[in-house]
Amino acid sequence: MKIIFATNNQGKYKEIKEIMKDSAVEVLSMKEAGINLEPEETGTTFIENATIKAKAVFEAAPAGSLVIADDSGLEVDYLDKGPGVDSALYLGVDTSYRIKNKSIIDRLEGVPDEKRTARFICVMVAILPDGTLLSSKGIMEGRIDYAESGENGFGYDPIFYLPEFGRTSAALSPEEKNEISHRGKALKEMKEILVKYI
Ligand code: ITT
Repeated sequence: MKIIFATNNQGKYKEIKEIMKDSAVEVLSMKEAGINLEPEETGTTFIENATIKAKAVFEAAPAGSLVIADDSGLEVDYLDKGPGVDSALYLGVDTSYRIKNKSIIDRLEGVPDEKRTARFICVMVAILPDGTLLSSKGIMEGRIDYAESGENGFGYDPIFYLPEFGRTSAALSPEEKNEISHRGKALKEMKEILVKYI
């Protein structure tokens, strides 16, 4: 069984590969599957965008493929739940995360711990070879830190503080992050759903 993971984000793909490493299922990136696409994410919700990506890749994939897409983002309560669905677009797709992360920290200047609550959300959509659509969701709660720290992860991980660990999600090992992350949870739920179908 092969799954094509519909993402162009290397950080996401690395995590998915790690989570699936002991499974009998082989996960292929779009590149490995010979698919070169950057679907336009015109939806206003995670589920809409995950569905757009999954469908675009499914249509380009060889018949019989199972495709999974992930749409995810960071919701900061103090920023009216932004950047949310627009997390990748925040300040421009090509802007470095040093700048994006600093901007979020600056916008929360003087805001106390209890108002710095935030969460990562991941919605996954799978399309089975017969066209059936399935979805799952995972959430990781935390808060925005006062400075960047940690070398692992990607994107907003260096500013996402997890009180129960006393460090950011970028300071977790890949195994620790996958165990508790929005993506780890969404994929675990997706695996449980998929076994009923395949
Ligand atoms: P694909 O659409 O090709 O999958 P993308 O990066 O555009 O890649 P999204 O539209 O789902 O993906 O945007 C997700 C953004 O949310 C991502 O670029 C990061 O900025 C942020 N994000 C999501 N999960 C994250 C995580 O585990 N750690 C840090 N940042 C994360």
